[in-house]
Amino acid sequence: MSNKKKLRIGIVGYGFMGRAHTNAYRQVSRFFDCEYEPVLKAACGRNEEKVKAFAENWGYESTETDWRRLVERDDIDAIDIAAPNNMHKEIAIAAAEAGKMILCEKPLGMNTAESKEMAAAAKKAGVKTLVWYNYRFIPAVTMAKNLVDAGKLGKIYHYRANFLQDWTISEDVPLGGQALWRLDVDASGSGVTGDLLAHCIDTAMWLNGPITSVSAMTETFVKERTHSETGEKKSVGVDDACAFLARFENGSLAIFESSRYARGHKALYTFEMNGRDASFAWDLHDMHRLSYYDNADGDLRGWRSIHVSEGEHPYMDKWWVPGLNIGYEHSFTHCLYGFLKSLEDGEAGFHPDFSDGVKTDVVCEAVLESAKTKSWQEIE
Ligand code: 4PW
Repeated sequence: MSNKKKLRIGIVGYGFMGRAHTNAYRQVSRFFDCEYEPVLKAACGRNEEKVKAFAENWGYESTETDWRRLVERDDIDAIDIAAPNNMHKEIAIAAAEAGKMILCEKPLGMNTAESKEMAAAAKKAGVKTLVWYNYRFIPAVTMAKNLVDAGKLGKIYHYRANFLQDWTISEDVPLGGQALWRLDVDASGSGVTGDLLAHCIDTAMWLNGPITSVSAMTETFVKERTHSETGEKKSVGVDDACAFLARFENGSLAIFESSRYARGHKALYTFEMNGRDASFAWDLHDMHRLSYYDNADGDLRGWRSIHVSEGEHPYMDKWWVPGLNIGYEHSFTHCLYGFLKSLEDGEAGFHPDFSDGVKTDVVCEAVLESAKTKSWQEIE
C-alpha cells in the first residue's frame, strides 16, 4: 500500500466504458506523479453474476446491485457513471447530494434540461466533476490545442470533423441491452448526435471556441428493430446519421458529419482546422500523427507528418522511450490524471467538467432541433 492520498471509487456500469475507466484508475498513479491514488472500492450493476465477475477481473473490493446503496456508502469519495445515458441524471444528482465527486460518461444528459439539472446539483453541493470526453487527451490532439493556444494558426477560417462507423447497417442488429442501448432512444436520448458528434463538438469547442448557430439534417435508415430483451418490434427513434453546418463565435465556418452506415469505417474520427497562417489535420485511425502545414516555412512549405511520440510531446515522457506508440485507452488515463492534479491544486478547475458537458449538450440539442424543424438554430 502506498502512502498516497486515496480517492475511493464506486463505479456504476461494467461494460465497454466501465473497463476503459477502470483501466485508467489502475494505471494512472503508476505512470504519473500525483498525490492521489484511485482505490477500486466497489462496482455496481444490476446483474449480480456479471458485476461480481467484473469486480474480480478488475480488482474491485466489493459489489453492489443497487446504485442507491453505492451512493450512500461512506467509504466512497467519487461515483463513476459508466451506465447508459438514461441513468446519468438520477445517479449524478444523488451522488452530488451525498457529497461525492462525479466522473460521468458522455453525453452528460439525455438532453439539455437534464444536463443543466445535473450541473446545478453538482454546483450546489460544491463537488468536483468530470465528463469523459477522452479524445482531448490523445497526445496529438493536445498538441493541436497547444498550437492553437500559441497562436500558430492565426485567424481561423474553417473547422471540419467526421465520426464514421458502420456497425448498424444490418437490419438484424437488435436494440436494447449491453452496447445496443445506443440504438434505443429511451436509453440513449439520441443516436449519432449524442454518441459520436458530441465528441466532435467537445473537441471543436475546446480548440475553436463557442458554436453560435447550426443547420442540420438527420436520417434514420432502419425504421424498426427487434428489442433484444422483450423480442418486440420497436420503432427506431435514434438518428442513424447526422450532418450539420455550424458557425463559430470567432467567425469561422464548420462542417460536421457522423454516421453508423459508412461501410468500411469502424471508428473514423477526423478533424481539420484551417487558419490564415497554418492548418492541421488529425485522424483517430492514425492517432499518433498530426499533419501540420505552416505557411511561414518559406520554400520548404508542405504538410509535415509529425509522429507525436517524443519526450517533448504531451504526456509522452510518462510512458515508454521516444517513438513507441500508446493507444486509445491512454486517453482515459490522461483525462483522469488531469482530474487528480486538479484535486491537488485546490482551486484550479478541471476540464471537461459538467459545465463543459452542458455546453456540448446544448449544441447537440440545437442540431437535433434544426434537423426536426429544417431551420437554422441560434445558440446563446
Ligand atoms: O463514445 C463513443 C462510443 O459510444 C466512442 O468514443 C466510440 O464510439 C467508440 O464507441 C462509441
